[in-house]
Amino acid sequence: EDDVRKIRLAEVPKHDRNASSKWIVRETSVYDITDFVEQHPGGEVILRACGGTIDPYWKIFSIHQKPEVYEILKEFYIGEIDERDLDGSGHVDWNVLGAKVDAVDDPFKYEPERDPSLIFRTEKPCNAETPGDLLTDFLTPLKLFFVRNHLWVPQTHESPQSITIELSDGEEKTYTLEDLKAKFKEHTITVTLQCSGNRRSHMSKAAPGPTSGLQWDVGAIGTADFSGVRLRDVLKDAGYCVDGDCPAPKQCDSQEADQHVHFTSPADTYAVSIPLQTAINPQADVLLAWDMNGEPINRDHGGPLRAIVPGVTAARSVKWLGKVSISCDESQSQWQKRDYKCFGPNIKQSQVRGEDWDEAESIQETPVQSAITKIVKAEGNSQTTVDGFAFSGGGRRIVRVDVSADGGKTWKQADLHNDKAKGSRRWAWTLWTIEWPKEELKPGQEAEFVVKAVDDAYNTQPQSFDDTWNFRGLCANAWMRVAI
Ligand code: MTE
Ligand code: MO
Repeated sequence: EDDVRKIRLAEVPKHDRNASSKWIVRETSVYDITDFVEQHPGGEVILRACGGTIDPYWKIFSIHQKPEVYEILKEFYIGEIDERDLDGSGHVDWNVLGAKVDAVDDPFKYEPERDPSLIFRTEKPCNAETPGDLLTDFLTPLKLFFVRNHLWVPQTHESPQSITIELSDGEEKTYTLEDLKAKFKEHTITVTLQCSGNRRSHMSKAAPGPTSGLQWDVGAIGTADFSGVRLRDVLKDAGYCVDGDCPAPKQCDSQEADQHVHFTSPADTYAVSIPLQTAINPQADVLLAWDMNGEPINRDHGGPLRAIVPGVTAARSVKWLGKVSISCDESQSQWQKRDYKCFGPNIKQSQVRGEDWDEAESIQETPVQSAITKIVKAEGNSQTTVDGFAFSGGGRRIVRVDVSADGGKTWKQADLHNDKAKGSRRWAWTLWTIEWPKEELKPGQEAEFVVKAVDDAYNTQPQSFDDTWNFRGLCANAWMRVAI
């Protein structure tokens, strides 16, 4: 057909993962998959192939070799590689670019071992949550701590052993882990990390319908003591003026008045940003951390060095951290610009245009949340014991937890455990327990335990998911209900 667009091979590498339009080549056909990336069931691994051919990856991830997949790909077809870039047998001549395409190694070959009691939502990449009834310790045991990997886990030698700080004028300074330990005061803070998608499966049952993403239950959350140095101290040492007589801050001409701090993992290519104000606030306790519950952070959780941003959605706590940079703009990555943003309950994913994504606010501090994790039923005349957690973003404490056993008609207050958390503010969850006398548990339609929490700003949780629904299933925090 004459109207097929012919594309020179040299164009293809310009459309890699960092380009605003991302292409892949399958055999001799070219596809613009920019809008497909966040729908890709296997996650952003697909970015790795952008600007080149998908063929060697599909040899590794052979589940792609079926008609349904070819059918999806068709939607994104934009043209054919120009004949001048094909070899004698009609194959794309990748040698033209000096690229070796047959040497793709399975990036998931070197995954660490994991505890089989985790609930695996996907294997490659590993996304595994803690079963609710194992979430009853204030500090989550490391082997049970949820794992949320967008991509593969870097091998030890691929993970950065030092961190480079880049200031807004481009000035750079690099610190090894030993430098950080020797030069700065060590801090330990108790932090709850919660994935923005925690409880997404609950939101998926709401009236507007299923949401896209990993269908987590209550366990994409965990709490640990993290030790490391304050990012603030390191920025200051690297030349950023944080207190005293500072020159006027650099003026950004972007619409956002604030500057941003980018965290980049060169190892798995993940990158996001947080407001600079958070990074330099001594009360915000942002850490470059190397220890988790007193042990060196293991590979799954981002060792040797990860960012810890307390009170903020866990997506900002970048693992295998190699670079921190100050910029006028938010990170341009997929995970900052095209993910972790909520739209109204009326909006479907297909309605969202590029500029809508740009305008929507990135999730940073998270709303008040609570969940029931364990119910131990009464035997004889004894009590039914209900356990759970409650947590709010931004360092806000939990001041009350209300529990109902009749679907939310009548309420009682749970006992809040008084576990002490380290840090300038309350970055950790509050565990709670309530005993319910057996004779007060009425069978019937409304026999349902319900929980909602209140934080110290008197924020509370929405009653239902029907009107707080968003198509990505993020910040799912409506009252949690469990049938008795
Ligand atoms: N950092 C890197 N480099 N790669 C990732 O895939 N996932 C993020 C964040 N940091 C991620 C990352 C997300 S979405 C979450 S919820 C947390 O890490 C999960 O941290 P954990 O696996 O230690 O529980
Ligand atoms: Mo996450």
